[in-house]
This record gives sequence, structure tokens and C-alpha cells, in this order.
Amino acid sequence: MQRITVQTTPIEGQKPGTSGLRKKTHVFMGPHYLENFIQSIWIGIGGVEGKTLVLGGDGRYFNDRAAQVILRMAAASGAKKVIVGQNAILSTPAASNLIRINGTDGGIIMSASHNPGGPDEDFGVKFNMPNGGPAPEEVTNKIFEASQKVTSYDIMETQDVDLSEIGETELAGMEIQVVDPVADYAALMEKLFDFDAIRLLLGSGFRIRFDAMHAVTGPYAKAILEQTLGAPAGSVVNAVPSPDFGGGHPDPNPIWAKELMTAMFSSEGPDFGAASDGDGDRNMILGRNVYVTPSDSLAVLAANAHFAPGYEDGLKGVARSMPTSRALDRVAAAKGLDCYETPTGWKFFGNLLDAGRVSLCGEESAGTGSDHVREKDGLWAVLLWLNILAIKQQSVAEIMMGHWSEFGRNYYSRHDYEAVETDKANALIDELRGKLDTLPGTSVSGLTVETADEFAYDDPIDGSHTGQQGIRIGFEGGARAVFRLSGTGTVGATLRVYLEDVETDPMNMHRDAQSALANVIAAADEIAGITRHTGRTEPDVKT
Ligand code: VG1
Ligand code: CO
Repeated sequence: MQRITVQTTPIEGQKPGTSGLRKKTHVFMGPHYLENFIQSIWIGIGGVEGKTLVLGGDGRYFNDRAAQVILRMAAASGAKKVIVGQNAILSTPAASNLIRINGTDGGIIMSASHNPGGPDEDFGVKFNMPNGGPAPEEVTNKIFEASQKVTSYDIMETQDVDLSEIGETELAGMEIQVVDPVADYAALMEKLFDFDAIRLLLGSGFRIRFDAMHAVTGPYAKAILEQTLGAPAGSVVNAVPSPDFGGGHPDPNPIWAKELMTAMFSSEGPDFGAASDGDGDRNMILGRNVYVTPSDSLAVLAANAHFAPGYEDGLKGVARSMPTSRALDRVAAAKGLDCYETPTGWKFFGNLLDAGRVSLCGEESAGTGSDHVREKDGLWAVLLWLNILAIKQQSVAEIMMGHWSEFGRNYYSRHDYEAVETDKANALIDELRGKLDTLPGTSVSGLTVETADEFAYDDPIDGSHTGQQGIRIGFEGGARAVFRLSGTGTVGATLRVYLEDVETDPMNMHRDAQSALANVIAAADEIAGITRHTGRTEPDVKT
């Protein structure tokens, strides 16, 4: 076994986005690509010598080989120890938990999350901090800077480490601990939730369907929902993780989780349905004939979290990403809780969670989580829902109806225009930015613009400033349209248009969201000139 230093040159475009660096898998597999980025992480975090890290990924194509490269590089650079999920598998929330309970110096998660996997699809790598959360911009900027200067990396020349057996091994003096990916995470869930109540519910004929979408949550959901909580075998479907997610798109929304939607929207459908994404941090919640929007789910969880033992003393405060609907704000106002608005991406919640300002947070993109880890957590949200259903003894539909009549309903939809040419998408945003001052007071599609600005965030804990986080247009009466470009895509630009309107009249709370939002949709198109800029007349995905 030999330690070698490989000469390299900087590779363009290794700038982490909303959640780590995501590229086409073949790009990551190209000469020095992964190695340069890992070396840049070592530099960005001030070196890896003597440090302990967690390592795991969502099992997508190249996960296993990337793990071996990372281990060889960690050993060559003098890392003390790496805690690895068996077969290099860890869900994102489980990795966050392992970092926290072992007090490590951080961790590397190999995932492109909800993006499809396979040789022609996407791969990704991100670094999480000692608090278990995604690296903040200060650190990702350092990693990016390092990637623009890197000239060499160290790596051990050796055979693969066997990661299939749980236990201790070593590589060139670096300890490697292979752990069961599920056990510690399952123990944490058992501490937070009333497992007895959920077990009774699942034993009473209440039927659930959890769709793991051929991704990483399969083994977690099987162990917790079926083996521990007694859901009948087969309640967890598509439970075997596959490197290309069964050829699907592991994004839990009504479009990509169509099979689950069909099962839930049938008269014989289960009482509760849920799905999770590639790396297990997102969730979709359904009842029979009801789809709960992620923004509504966040608000319902905030209103009812105290039914779960882990949150019985109430919440410290709540937070949502800016484009997420303001349903959460209505609950916070009613309960007297502080409610923070942050930029898109989980890294912006970390400081608020660490400082004890908030204990629950979420995003419109199907991410919800709490201070139990520093990532969003799909299965956690499912268990919190089940805990609430078990205590309240109501159906999902009844819970939604009760929630809307108590707090009002925020109709919500996100329209995505995918793979738009980058310069056209930038032109659209630049044009919007240029006319923000002139918009207030104008009327568009029957709505009057009240406010128009570009969201920027000043972190109340560390004082950091993050600009250009989305264009917000507020209309008289409470409707809102938000425009931003995705930071997780790998082809061209994805324009996201977030649409929202609030309804407090109980007679109007049961409309289809697209028709309830028709005027906001028309106004958004008119203000931004979506068709004029992109040539598109319809979004690719509406969630
Ligand atoms: C998207 C979502 C964002 C989420 C991010 C990572 O980012 O909008 O809310 O935090 O994905 O989720 P963007 O920049 O494409 O809009 V995951 O589950 O893909 O790590
Ligand atoms: Co994810």
C-alpha cells in the first residue's frame, strides 16, 4: 500500500449549489473530478488530518466507487477515523444523526437527492458540519475557492475496503467503522414518537402505504413501520434501493409518485400514504383522496406537534424557506410562536436550530424537519403524522378540514419550467429585477401589485448576508408570486414559479388549487413574460 500524490489542475464549475455539488454522473466519473472536489473539501474545512468523519450516500450509481475513493483520500491525508454506513449507504437524516451522536468533525454525503440516478443521470457530494447540517455558504465558498486553485491530491494506492460487514477495520492507519445505517436512526425515532399509540393505530385496521421509490428509505421504513410498528408486510412498497431508482425519478410529488397517487385516490385506497426521495430527506403526505401540500403539512405539524412526546413541551419557534406558503405563519401567529423566513435550502435553518430559536422548520419542496437532526427528514415527518393521527383519531381529510377552518387555507402551487436555456432564464430574472421599483400600484390580470422586491437574508445568529434569493411579488388581498432559479439542476436552468393565495371563507376552501390560483398564475406570467422569454406556454411540472 502506497501513499501517492497526484498532480491535477483546477476543474471549472465545482461550485456547490442549494445542496452540495451536483453534476451528471459521467462528469463526476471523469478524470480527477471527484478527487479534486474532495481535496477542495479538505482544504475548505481546514484540513482533515486527525479528524473523524461520517460517510454514506443514497446508493445511486457510482455511490460504492466514490466511497472507496473518499476513504483512500481521507486515509492519505491523515484522517483519524471514518464512520461509514454498511455498503456505503446512509440516508441524509441518518448521516446527520450519526455526525451528531458521535460528535464527529462532520461528514460527506454522496447524493443528488431527488434527481434521477444512473450512468446518464446525476450524482452529488456535499459536506455536513459537526452540528450535522449542510455546510453554510461561508464554507461552501471556501470549498469552491479551493477547487479553483487545487494542484494536487493525496490518495492511497490500495484495494477496496470491504464495507459489506458491520464492524471495525482500517486503511493505512485510519480507523474505519462500518455501522448499520438504520439502528441509531430508528432509536432516535423511538425517543421522539409515541410508538405504542402508532402500533395500536396500525393494529386497528388503519392501512398505510409508504412508497420508498426504490431509494434509500426502503430499509428504514421496513424496519420502523413494518418490523417495529406492526404495519402489515407489503405496506412499504418499492423498498429495495436500486442504483437508478428503478429507472424513476425519486422525487415524492404527485407527478413522480404517480403509482402512490393512483392507489390513494381510489375508494379502496389506504387511509394514509407517504413517499420519500432519493436520500430520504423529503416526504409527501396523502390521505385517502387527499393530497396534502408540503406547505400545508408543515403548518399541520406545527399546529399538532405537541401530540408527540418529543415535542410535548411546545415548539421554541418555527421557520420556513421564503417560497414556502405562509400557512405556517398563520399557525405561528395563533400560537404566539416566532416564525422565521429563510432562503431556500436547509443550510439556512442550522443556525436557528443550533441557537434554540426554532424547533420545527420546512420547505415547500416536501422537506420538513426539527431540531432532532440538522437535515430535513422524510420518515420523521411520516411518523409525526402517524403519531398525530393516532392521538387525534381523525382521518387525514378531517385533519385538513379542521386545520383550514381554524387557520384559513393558503392555496399553493409551484410551476417548474425545466431545462430552459440559461441565458434566457437569466434574462427573465434580470428583467424582473430591473422593474421591481415600478411594479407596485400597477394592475395585472385583475390583481394589484402591492409589493415587489428581491429577497435577501441577514442571518440573525452569525450576521451573514445572502442576497438574490428570489423575486417576490405581493398582491393586494394576500396573493403572492415568487420567481427563482433552481440551484440543484444539472441541465440548463430550471425556473421555479411559486404561487399562493389565502382564503378565509369556509365556503371557498375546497377548490382545486390550479383554478383557485388562476388569476395569480396569469398575473405571474404577465409580469415575468414567461412565454416571451422561454417560449414555453406550460410548465413541465406543477406541484
Ligand atoms: C430544491 C428545493 C429546495 C431543497 C433543495 C434540496 O432546491 O427547492 O427547497 O432544499 O432542492 O433538496 P432548488 O435550488 O432546486 O430549488 V434535496 O431533497 O434535492 O437535497
Ligand atoms: Co433529498
